Amino acid sequence: MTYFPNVGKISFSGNSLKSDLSFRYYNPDEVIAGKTMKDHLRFSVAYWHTFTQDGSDPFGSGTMIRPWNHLKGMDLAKARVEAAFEFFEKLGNPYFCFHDRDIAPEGDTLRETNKNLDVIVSMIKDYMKTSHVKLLWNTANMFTNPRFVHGAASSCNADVFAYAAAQVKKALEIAKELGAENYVFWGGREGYESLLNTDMKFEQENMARFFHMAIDYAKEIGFEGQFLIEPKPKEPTKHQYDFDAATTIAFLKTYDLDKDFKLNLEANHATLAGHTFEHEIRVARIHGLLGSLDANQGDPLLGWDTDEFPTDLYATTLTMYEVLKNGGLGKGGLNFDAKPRRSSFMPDDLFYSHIAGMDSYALGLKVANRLIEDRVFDDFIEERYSSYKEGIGAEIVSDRSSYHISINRCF
Ligand code: XLS
Ligand code: NI
Ligand code: NI
Repeated sequence: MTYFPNVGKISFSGNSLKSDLSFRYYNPDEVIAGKTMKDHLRFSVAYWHTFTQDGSDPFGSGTMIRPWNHLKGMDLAKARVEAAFEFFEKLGNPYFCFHDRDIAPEGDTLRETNKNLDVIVSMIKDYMKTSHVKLLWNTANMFTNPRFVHGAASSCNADVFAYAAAQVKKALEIAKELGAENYVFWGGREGYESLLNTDMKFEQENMARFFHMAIDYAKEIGFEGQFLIEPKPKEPTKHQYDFDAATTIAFLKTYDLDKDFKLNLEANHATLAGHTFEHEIRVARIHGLLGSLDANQGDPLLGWDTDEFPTDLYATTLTMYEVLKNGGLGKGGLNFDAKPRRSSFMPDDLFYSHIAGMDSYALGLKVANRLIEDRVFDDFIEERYSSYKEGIGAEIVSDRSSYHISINRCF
């Protein structure tokens, strides 16, 4: 069975653009600043948007035409795995990401749910043996099921905390089994709707306990992937605790988690927090906590997480500028946490939209590299702070290892 019969292997055609189903800028083997584009960009396909979204929104039902739409339950889950690996082979993305609930349906009990996961995980593992695709990260969906109405680790209900912990335990075992490079926490419902019924300090302490439990269990089972937290200011909660990069870093440092966690930053979440993506990346980078990126874009005219494929070349350029300045993303990558619009409902639109995102980032990488090579900003910035190179300026910053300077030095 083939799920995308109209599409062959997507290759680089350059500016000659032989077909719309080819890359104009993403040439995986092209070397830029000593590294291939493939290794710079580390593209990842998001399982949820690509294989499970149906195009519904708060005002209308699903529109997506998919060859697996007639199936249900485990048959549907298996068909999606087959379709996913056909898609990955054709697109040539080196990575993918998923939530536990994307890949297998929940059963009536935790035991049954985990059995469903075992079946699908072993199927994915088999496919991975003969595929070039690796798991960038997985995560636990602790926001869809009604039990998470008050949050997961920050829930007022201890049973829910315990259930969420059991879910993460299983998700970490899956991460280990499939060789995930990272493990992500996105706390969609870890926040509050009203301060009047909320013990904020207690909820945040519980989140810290939860993260420490995860770190300890990862050590116990020998999972060596990087732990990541994905900040977002709101939606679905009114106020999410991991509001933005700065807030999340303060949380990590307060609770002694900054040695074990880095950040997974998302462009659309930056927009919702009133920041640019490059601002969020810069904040993480200067603290040595840049982990991975959810590459998408928001619409500045809409106040929600529209998860569009990234096509704004200024944004992709400035993102790649920060990534290059960081010396790369390490174990992280560029995960397309993005979906085609509701009106782009044909299966092939999944390819067109990924190609648009990959080309936009490939071009962004090339331009960013030129900006660095030509020292466009570096020279300018150096000049801007040149008063700290001599006289009183040099005196103020003379001991770079300490911030304690006597005010008498300024006389
Ligand atoms: C939602 C988030 C989510 C995370 C993974 O806004 O972006 O998709 O990336 O749970
Ligand atoms: Ni995301
Ligand atoms: Ni998001």
